[in-house]
Amino acid sequence: MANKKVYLGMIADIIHPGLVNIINEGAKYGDVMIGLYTDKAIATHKRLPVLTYEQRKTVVQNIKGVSEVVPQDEWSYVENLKKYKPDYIIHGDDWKEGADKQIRMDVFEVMNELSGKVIEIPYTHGINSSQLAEDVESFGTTPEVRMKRLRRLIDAKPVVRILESHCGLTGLIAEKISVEVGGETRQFDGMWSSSLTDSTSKGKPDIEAVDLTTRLHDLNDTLEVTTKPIIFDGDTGGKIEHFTFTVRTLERLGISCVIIEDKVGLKQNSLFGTDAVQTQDSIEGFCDKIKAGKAAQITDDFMIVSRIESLIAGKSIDDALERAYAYVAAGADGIMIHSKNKDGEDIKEFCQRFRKHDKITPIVVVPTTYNHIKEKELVSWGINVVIYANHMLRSAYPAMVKCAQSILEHERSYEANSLCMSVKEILNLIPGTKKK
Ligand code: SPV
Ligand code: MG
Repeated sequence: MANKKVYLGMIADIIHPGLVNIINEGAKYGDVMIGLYTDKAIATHKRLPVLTYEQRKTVVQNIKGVSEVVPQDEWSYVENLKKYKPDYIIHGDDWKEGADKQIRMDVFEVMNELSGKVIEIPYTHGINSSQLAEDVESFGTTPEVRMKRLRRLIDAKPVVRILESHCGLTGLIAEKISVEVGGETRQFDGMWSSSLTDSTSKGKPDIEAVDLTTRLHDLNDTLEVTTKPIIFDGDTGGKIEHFTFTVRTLERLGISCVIIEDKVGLKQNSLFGTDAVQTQDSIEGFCDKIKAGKAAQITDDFMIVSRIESLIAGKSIDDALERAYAYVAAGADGIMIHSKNKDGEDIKEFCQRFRKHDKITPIVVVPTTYNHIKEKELVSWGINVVIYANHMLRSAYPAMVKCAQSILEHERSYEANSLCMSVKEILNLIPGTKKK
Protein backbone atom coordinates (compact mmCIF):
# COMPACT_ATOMS: atom_id res chain seq x y z
CA MET A 1 0.00 0.00 0.00
CA ALA A 2 1.22 3.46 -0.83
CA ASN A 3 2.46 5.58 2.03
CA LYS A 4 0.15 8.17 3.49
CA LYS A 5 0.61 11.70 2.24
CA VAL A 6 1.34 14.51 4.74
CA TYR A 7 1.04 18.14 3.60
CA LEU A 8 3.11 20.87 5.20
CA GLY A 9 2.95 24.52 4.09
CA MET A 10 6.16 26.53 4.39
CA ILE A 11 7.89 29.73 3.34
CA ALA A 12 11.29 28.33 4.37
CA ASP A 13 13.31 31.48 3.87
CA ILE A 14 15.19 30.77 7.06
CA ILE A 15 15.45 27.16 8.12
CA HIS A 16 15.39 26.79 11.89
CA PRO A 17 14.92 23.94 14.40
CA GLY A 18 11.16 24.61 14.65
CA LEU A 19 10.76 23.77 10.95
CA VAL A 20 12.96 20.69 11.16
CA ASN A 21 10.91 19.54 14.14
CA ILE A 22 7.65 19.83 12.24
CA ILE A 23 9.09 17.95 9.22
CA ASN A 24 10.23 15.16 11.56
CA GLU A 25 6.82 15.02 13.18
CA GLY A 26 5.14 14.92 9.77
CA ALA A 27 7.42 12.10 8.57
CA LYS A 28 6.06 9.89 11.38
CA TYR A 29 2.69 9.90 9.58
CA GLY A 30 3.87 9.32 5.99
CA ASP A 31 5.58 11.03 3.05
CA VAL A 32 5.96 14.74 3.64
CA MET A 33 4.89 16.98 0.78
CA ILE A 34 6.01 20.57 1.28
CA GLY A 35 3.64 23.22 -0.08
CA LEU A 36 6.25 25.89 -0.66
CA TYR A 37 4.70 29.36 -0.75
CA THR A 38 5.47 31.24 -3.96
CA ASP A 39 6.36 34.94 -3.94
CA LYS A 40 2.81 35.62 -5.12
CA ALA A 41 1.30 33.80 -2.14
CA ILE A 42 3.51 35.64 0.32
CA ALA A 43 3.57 39.14 -1.14
CA THR A 44 0.12 40.28 -0.09
CA HIS A 45 0.66 39.05 3.48
CA LYS A 46 4.29 39.43 4.37
CA ARG A 47 7.47 40.85 3.03
CA LEU A 48 9.04 38.96 0.19
CA PRO A 49 11.53 36.35 1.35
CA VAL A 50 15.22 37.05 0.90
CA LEU A 51 15.62 33.87 -1.15
CA THR A 52 13.72 33.30 -4.39
CA TYR A 53 11.29 30.40 -4.77
CA GLU A 54 13.85 28.32 -6.66
CA GLN A 55 16.51 28.93 -4.02
CA ARG A 56 14.14 27.99 -1.20
CA LYS A 57 13.07 24.89 -3.13
CA THR A 58 16.67 23.75 -3.50
CA VAL A 59 17.15 23.97 0.25
CA VAL A 60 13.87 22.36 1.26
CA GLN A 61 13.97 19.37 -1.11
CA ASN A 62 17.31 18.40 0.39
CA ILE A 63 16.06 18.26 3.95
CA LYS A 64 15.85 14.75 5.35
CA GLY A 65 12.24 13.63 5.62
CA VAL A 66 10.95 15.72 2.71
CA SER A 67 9.53 13.64 -0.15
CA GLU A 68 8.26 16.27 -2.53
CA VAL A 69 8.03 20.05 -2.91
CA VAL A 70 5.07 21.63 -4.69
CA PRO A 71 4.27 25.34 -5.13
CA GLN A 72 1.56 26.87 -2.95
CA ASP A 73 0.29 29.86 -4.90
CA GLU A 74 -2.21 31.19 -2.36
CA TRP A 75 -1.97 32.17 1.29
CA SER A 76 -4.90 29.83 1.85
CA TYR A 77 -4.30 26.06 1.79
CA VAL A 78 -7.66 25.22 0.26
CA GLU A 79 -6.67 25.05 -3.39
CA ASN A 80 -3.64 22.81 -2.82
CA LEU A 81 -5.42 20.52 -0.39
CA LYS A 82 -8.15 19.94 -2.97
CA LYS A 83 -5.53 19.35 -5.63
CA TYR A 84 -3.21 16.98 -3.76
CA LYS A 85 -5.75 15.37 -1.41
CA PRO A 86 -3.31 14.56 1.41
CA ASP A 87 -4.23 12.15 4.19
CA TYR A 88 -2.85 14.58 6.74
CA ILE A 89 -1.95 18.21 7.03
CA ILE A 90 0.45 19.19 9.76
CA HIS A 91 0.74 22.66 11.28
CA GLY A 92 2.05 24.30 14.46
CA ASP A 93 -0.71 25.03 16.96
CA ASP A 94 0.11 28.76 16.92
CA TRP A 95 -2.53 29.29 14.21
CA LYS A 96 -5.33 28.87 16.75
CA GLU A 97 -5.00 32.57 17.57
CA GLY A 98 -4.50 35.69 15.52
CA ALA A 99 -4.72 36.35 11.79
CA ASP A 100 -4.39 32.66 10.78
CA LYS A 101 -7.53 31.57 12.65
CA GLN A 102 -9.65 31.69 9.49
CA ILE A 103 -7.00 29.81 7.52
CA ARG A 104 -7.17 27.07 10.15
CA MET A 105 -10.98 26.86 9.98
CA ASP A 106 -10.88 26.56 6.20
CA VAL A 107 -8.29 23.79 6.45
CA PHE A 108 -10.48 21.80 8.88
CA GLU A 109 -13.42 22.14 6.52
CA VAL A 110 -11.54 20.87 3.46
CA MET A 111 -9.80 18.06 5.36
CA ASN A 112 -13.19 16.92 6.66
CA GLU A 113 -14.50 16.81 3.10
CA LEU A 114 -11.44 14.78 2.09
CA SER A 115 -11.79 12.50 5.13
CA GLY A 116 -8.28 13.57 6.07
CA LYS A 117 -6.86 14.66 9.40
CA VAL A 118 -5.34 17.85 10.75
CA ILE A 119 -2.35 17.30 13.02
CA GLU A 120 -1.49 20.23 15.25
CA ILE A 121 1.82 20.05 17.00
CA PRO A 122 3.01 22.30 19.82
CA TYR A 123 4.69 25.33 18.48
CA THR A 124 8.46 25.46 19.15
CA HIS A 125 8.87 28.25 21.66
CA GLY A 126 11.67 30.74 21.53
CA ILE A 127 12.09 30.61 17.78
CA ASN A 128 9.88 31.79 14.97
CA SER A 129 10.33 32.70 11.33
CA SER A 130 8.89 36.22 11.55
CA GLN A 131 11.23 37.20 14.37
CA LEU A 132 14.20 35.69 12.54
CA ALA A 133 13.21 37.56 9.39
CA GLU A 134 13.18 40.81 11.38
CA ASP A 135 16.60 40.01 12.79
CA VAL A 136 17.96 39.35 9.30
CA GLU A 137 16.45 42.61 8.05
CA SER A 138 18.16 44.50 10.83
CA PHE A 139 21.50 43.47 9.27
CA GLY A 140 20.46 45.54 6.24
CA THR A 141 20.71 44.49 2.63
CA THR A 142 23.08 44.52 -0.30
CA PRO A 143 22.70 46.67 -3.42
CA GLU A 144 22.10 43.55 -5.53
CA VAL A 145 19.38 42.08 -3.32
CA ARG A 146 17.64 45.45 -3.02
CA MET A 147 17.77 46.13 -6.74
CA LYS A 148 16.27 42.77 -7.74
CA ARG A 149 13.38 43.17 -5.36
CA LEU A 150 11.31 45.51 -7.50
CA ARG A 151 10.99 43.11 -10.43
CA ARG A 152 10.10 40.31 -8.01
CA LEU A 153 7.44 42.48 -6.39
CA ILE A 154 5.92 43.48 -9.74
CA ASP A 155 5.73 39.79 -10.70
CA ALA A 156 4.30 38.72 -7.37
CA LYS A 157 1.84 41.43 -6.38
CA PRO A 158 -1.36 42.75 -7.91
CA VAL A 159 -0.16 46.25 -7.02
CA VAL A 160 3.21 47.55 -5.88
CA ARG A 161 2.80 50.52 -3.51
CA ILE A 162 5.55 53.07 -3.39
CA LEU A 163 5.87 55.96 -0.94
CA GLU A 164 7.85 59.13 -1.47
CA SER A 165 10.89 59.51 0.73
CA HIS A 166 13.27 62.46 0.85
CA CYS A 167 15.35 61.66 3.95
CA GLY A 168 16.33 58.87 6.32
CA LEU A 169 13.32 59.48 8.53
CA THR A 170 10.76 59.26 5.72
CA GLY A 171 12.67 56.22 4.47
CA LEU A 172 12.13 54.60 7.85
CA ILE A 173 8.41 55.36 7.63
CA ALA A 174 8.19 53.69 4.21
CA GLU A 175 10.22 50.77 5.53
CA LYS A 176 8.40 50.16 8.79
CA ILE A 177 4.83 51.42 8.78
CA SER A 178 2.24 48.71 8.41
CA VAL A 179 -1.47 48.31 9.08
CA GLU A 180 -3.62 45.23 9.55
CA VAL A 181 -6.84 45.30 7.55
CA GLY A 182 -9.09 42.23 7.55
CA GLY A 183 -6.28 39.79 8.31
CA GLU A 184 -4.03 41.31 5.66
CA THR A 185 -0.83 43.13 6.56
CA ARG A 186 -0.39 46.19 4.38
CA GLN A 187 2.95 47.84 3.92
CA PHE A 188 4.64 50.01 1.37
CA ASP A 189 6.79 48.03 -1.03
CA GLY A 190 9.43 50.64 -1.63
CA MET A 191 10.42 54.28 -1.89
CA TRP A 192 10.14 56.99 -4.54
CA SER A 193 13.00 59.42 -4.64
CA SER A 194 11.07 62.42 -5.96
CA SER A 195 12.65 65.37 -7.72
CA LEU A 196 9.82 67.55 -6.39
CA THR A 197 10.35 66.73 -2.74
CA ASP A 198 14.15 66.48 -3.01
CA SER A 199 14.10 70.03 -4.39
CA THR A 200 11.39 71.46 -2.15
CA SER A 201 12.97 70.12 1.03
CA LYS A 202 16.04 72.15 0.06
CA GLY A 203 13.96 75.26 -0.61
CA LYS A 204 14.67 74.96 -4.33
CA PRO A 205 12.34 74.75 -7.36
CA ASP A 206 11.76 71.42 -9.13
CA ILE A 207 13.73 72.36 -12.27
CA GLU A 208 16.70 69.98 -12.12
CA ALA A 209 18.55 72.65 -10.12
CA VAL A 210 19.48 70.12 -7.44
CA ASP A 211 22.11 68.08 -9.24
CA LEU A 212 22.42 64.31 -9.29
CA THR A 213 25.44 64.20 -6.99
CA THR A 214 23.57 66.15 -4.31
CA ARG A 215 20.46 64.04 -4.64
CA LEU A 216 22.44 60.80 -4.41
CA HIS A 217 24.37 62.09 -1.43
CA ASP A 218 21.09 62.62 0.41
CA LEU A 219 19.58 59.39 -0.87
CA ASN A 220 22.40 57.62 0.92
CA ASP A 221 20.61 58.43 4.20
CA THR A 222 17.62 56.42 3.00
CA LEU A 223 19.83 53.61 1.68
CA GLU A 224 21.54 53.30 5.04
CA VAL A 225 18.41 52.71 7.08
CA THR A 226 16.16 50.78 4.69
CA THR A 227 16.09 47.54 2.71
CA LYS A 228 13.15 48.09 0.36
CA PRO A 229 13.58 48.90 -3.34
CA ILE A 230 13.92 52.47 -4.55
CA ILE A 231 12.57 54.07 -7.70
CA PHE A 232 14.52 57.16 -8.68
CA ASP A 233 12.89 60.13 -10.35
CA GLY A 234 15.44 60.86 -13.07
CA ASP A 235 13.63 63.95 -14.41
CA THR A 236 14.43 64.23 -18.15
CA GLY A 237 17.52 62.07 -17.79
CA GLY A 238 19.54 65.01 -19.12
CA LYS A 239 21.77 64.62 -22.13
CA ILE A 240 22.01 61.12 -23.55
CA GLU A 241 25.74 61.03 -22.87
CA HIS A 242 25.12 61.95 -19.23
CA PHE A 243 22.20 59.59 -18.79
CA THR A 244 24.40 56.55 -19.38
CA PHE A 245 26.51 57.56 -16.37
CA THR A 246 23.39 58.12 -14.30
CA VAL A 247 22.18 54.61 -15.08
CA ARG A 248 25.46 53.02 -14.04
CA THR A 249 25.65 55.06 -10.85
CA LEU A 250 22.11 54.22 -9.80
CA GLU A 251 22.58 50.56 -10.63
CA ARG A 252 25.78 50.38 -8.60
CA LEU A 253 24.00 51.86 -5.60
CA GLY A 254 21.28 49.20 -5.77
CA ILE A 255 18.49 51.49 -6.98
CA SER A 256 15.96 49.30 -8.77
CA CYS A 257 14.59 51.66 -11.35
CA VAL A 258 14.93 55.10 -12.88
CA ILE A 259 11.95 56.85 -14.42
CA ILE A 260 12.74 59.45 -17.05
CA GLU A 261 10.22 61.78 -18.64
CA ASP A 262 10.04 62.60 -22.33
CA LYS A 263 10.60 66.31 -21.93
CA VAL A 264 13.37 68.58 -23.15
CA GLY A 265 14.51 72.08 -22.23
CA LEU A 266 14.06 73.58 -18.80
CA LYS A 267 12.09 71.02 -16.83
CA GLN A 268 8.99 72.27 -15.03
CA ASN A 269 7.00 70.18 -12.58
CA SER A 270 4.32 68.23 -14.44
CA LEU A 271 1.57 69.26 -12.07
CA PHE A 272 1.72 72.79 -13.57
CA GLY A 273 0.36 71.10 -16.69
CA THR A 274 -0.14 73.54 -19.54
CA ASP A 275 0.27 76.54 -17.16
CA ALA A 276 4.00 76.08 -17.76
CA VAL A 277 5.83 75.52 -21.02
CA GLN A 278 6.28 71.74 -21.26
CA THR A 279 8.25 70.75 -24.33
CA GLN A 280 8.19 67.07 -25.23
CA ASP A 281 11.10 65.31 -26.82
CA SER A 282 10.61 63.76 -30.27
CA ILE A 283 9.74 60.06 -30.18
CA GLU A 284 13.00 59.28 -31.92
CA GLY A 285 15.05 61.43 -29.57
CA PHE A 286 13.59 59.84 -26.47
CA CYS A 287 13.91 56.32 -27.88
CA ASP A 288 17.61 57.00 -28.40
CA LYS A 289 17.90 57.95 -24.74
CA ILE A 290 16.16 54.74 -23.64
CA LYS A 291 18.37 52.63 -25.90
CA ALA A 292 21.53 54.30 -24.60
CA GLY A 293 20.42 53.75 -21.00
CA LYS A 294 19.58 50.10 -21.55
CA ALA A 295 22.91 49.53 -23.28
CA ALA A 296 24.74 51.13 -20.36
CA GLN A 297 23.36 49.01 -17.54
CA ILE A 298 25.41 46.05 -16.38
CA THR A 299 22.76 43.77 -14.91
CA ASP A 300 19.44 42.52 -16.27
CA ASP A 301 17.71 43.63 -13.08
CA PHE A 302 17.86 47.43 -13.30
CA MET A 303 14.75 48.97 -14.84
CA ILE A 304 14.35 52.03 -17.02
CA VAL A 305 10.78 53.28 -17.11
CA SER A 306 9.67 55.86 -19.68
CA ARG A 307 7.36 58.53 -18.46
CA ILE A 308 4.97 59.88 -21.03
CA GLU A 309 4.09 63.54 -20.64
CA SER A 310 1.61 63.89 -23.52
CA LEU A 311 -1.40 64.36 -21.26
CA ILE A 312 0.52 66.88 -19.12
CA ALA A 313 1.45 68.84 -22.25
CA GLY A 314 -2.19 68.97 -23.40
CA LYS A 315 -1.79 66.35 -26.14
CA SER A 316 -4.09 63.44 -26.97
CA ILE A 317 -4.32 59.91 -25.62
CA ASP A 318 -3.46 58.72 -29.14
CA ASP A 319 -0.20 60.64 -28.92
CA ALA A 320 0.53 59.09 -25.52
CA LEU A 321 -0.17 55.59 -26.86
CA GLU A 322 1.99 56.06 -29.94
CA ARG A 323 4.84 57.09 -27.65
CA ALA A 324 4.22 54.22 -25.21
CA TYR A 325 4.48 51.58 -27.95
CA ALA A 326 7.61 53.21 -29.37
CA TYR A 327 9.30 53.47 -25.97
CA VAL A 328 8.58 49.82 -25.16
CA ALA A 329 9.93 48.81 -28.58
CA ALA A 330 13.07 50.82 -27.78
CA GLY A 331 13.62 48.72 -24.67
CA ALA A 332 11.81 50.51 -21.83
CA ASP A 333 11.08 48.12 -18.95
CA GLY A 334 7.86 49.90 -18.09
CA ILE A 335 5.89 53.01 -18.80
CA MET A 336 4.61 55.70 -16.54
CA ILE A 337 1.62 57.66 -17.70
CA HIS A 338 1.07 60.97 -15.96
CA SER A 339 -1.83 63.41 -15.86
CA LYS A 340 -2.99 66.26 -13.70
CA ASN A 341 -6.65 65.81 -14.52
CA LYS A 342 -8.80 65.25 -11.48
CA ASP A 343 -11.17 62.56 -12.72
CA GLY A 344 -8.58 60.00 -13.88
CA GLU A 345 -10.63 59.24 -17.01
CA ASP A 346 -7.72 59.96 -19.35
CA ILE A 347 -5.46 57.59 -17.39
CA LYS A 348 -8.15 54.92 -17.42
CA GLU A 349 -8.66 55.15 -21.19
CA PHE A 350 -4.93 55.17 -21.83
CA CYS A 351 -4.32 52.08 -19.67
CA GLN A 352 -7.22 50.10 -21.05
CA ARG A 353 -6.21 50.81 -24.63
CA PHE A 354 -2.54 50.12 -23.90
CA ARG A 355 -3.40 46.80 -22.24
CA LYS A 356 -5.30 45.64 -25.35
CA HIS A 357 -2.00 45.86 -27.19
CA ASP A 358 0.46 44.96 -24.48
CA LYS A 359 -0.47 42.67 -21.61
CA ILE A 360 2.84 42.56 -19.82
CA THR A 361 4.80 45.80 -19.76
CA PRO A 362 4.37 47.25 -16.26
CA ILE A 363 2.36 50.47 -16.02
CA VAL A 364 3.29 52.98 -13.32
CA VAL A 365 1.04 55.84 -12.21
CA VAL A 366 1.26 58.78 -9.84
CA PRO A 367 -2.31 59.46 -8.74
CA THR A 368 -1.80 62.81 -7.03
CA THR A 369 -4.72 64.69 -8.57
CA TYR A 370 -7.08 61.77 -9.19
CA ASN A 371 -6.54 60.38 -5.71
CA HIS A 372 -10.18 59.47 -5.01
CA ILE A 373 -9.57 56.29 -7.02
CA LYS A 374 -8.56 53.29 -4.93
CA GLU A 375 -5.71 50.95 -5.77
CA LYS A 376 -8.05 48.05 -6.64
CA GLU A 377 -9.68 50.11 -9.38
CA LEU A 378 -6.31 51.21 -10.73
CA VAL A 379 -5.34 47.54 -10.87
CA SER A 380 -8.50 46.76 -12.83
CA TRP A 381 -7.29 49.22 -15.49
CA GLY A 382 -4.06 47.22 -15.82
CA ILE A 383 -1.83 49.30 -13.55
CA ASN A 384 1.04 47.58 -11.68
CA VAL A 385 2.82 50.26 -9.66
CA VAL A 386 1.24 53.14 -7.74
CA ILE A 387 3.48 55.93 -6.48
CA TYR A 388 2.37 58.23 -3.66
CA ALA A 389 4.83 60.81 -4.90
CA ASN A 390 4.95 63.70 -2.44
CA HIS A 391 2.83 62.88 0.58
CA MET A 392 5.49 62.70 3.29
CA LEU A 393 6.64 66.23 2.54
CA ARG A 394 3.18 67.64 1.89
CA SER A 395 1.86 66.31 5.19
CA ALA A 396 4.88 67.42 7.24
CA TYR A 397 5.01 71.01 6.00
CA PRO A 398 1.56 72.19 7.23
CA ALA A 399 2.26 70.62 10.64
CA MET A 400 5.57 72.46 10.91
CA VAL A 401 4.05 75.80 9.83
CA LYS A 402 1.26 75.42 12.39
CA CYS A 403 3.75 74.80 15.15
CA ALA A 404 5.95 77.77 14.14
CA GLN A 405 2.91 80.05 14.03
CA SER A 406 1.73 78.89 17.44
CA ILE A 407 5.11 79.71 19.01
CA LEU A 408 5.00 83.21 17.53
CA GLU A 409 1.42 83.81 18.63
CA HIS A 410 1.92 82.70 22.21
CA GLU A 411 5.55 83.67 22.68
CA ARG A 412 6.21 80.17 24.04
CA SER A 413 5.99 76.59 22.76
CA TYR A 414 3.55 75.32 25.44
CA GLU A 415 0.49 75.65 23.16
CA ALA A 416 2.27 73.65 20.48
CA ASN A 417 2.71 70.63 22.77
CA SER A 418 -0.30 68.87 21.28
CA LEU A 419 1.12 69.36 17.78
CA CYS A 420 4.37 67.67 18.70
CA MET A 421 5.49 64.21 19.66
CA SER A 422 6.96 64.13 23.15
CA VAL A 423 10.69 64.46 23.72
CA LYS A 424 10.65 60.95 25.14
CA GLU A 425 9.03 59.65 21.96
CA ILE A 426 11.52 61.34 19.68
CA LEU A 427 14.40 60.09 21.80
CA ASN A 428 13.14 56.55 21.45
CA LEU A 429 12.05 56.83 17.86
CA ILE A 430 15.28 55.63 16.35
CA PRO A 431 16.51 52.29 17.60
CA GLY A 432 19.99 52.47 19.08
CA THR A 433 19.68 56.10 20.23
CA LYS A 434 20.25 55.27 23.89
CA LYS A 435 23.29 53.45 25.20
CA LYS A 436 22.28 50.39 27.18
C1 SPV B 1 7.99 64.05 -8.54
O1 SPV B 1 7.56 63.56 -7.50
O2 SPV B 1 8.97 64.80 -8.56
C2 SPV B 1 7.36 63.75 -9.82
C3 SPV B 1 5.93 63.45 -9.86
O3 SPV B 1 8.02 63.84 -10.83
S1 SPV B 1 5.11 64.92 -10.18
O4 SPV B 1 5.49 65.89 -9.17
O5 SPV B 1 3.69 64.63 -10.15
O6 SPV B 1 5.51 65.40 -11.50
MG1 MG C 1 9.83 64.85 -10.59
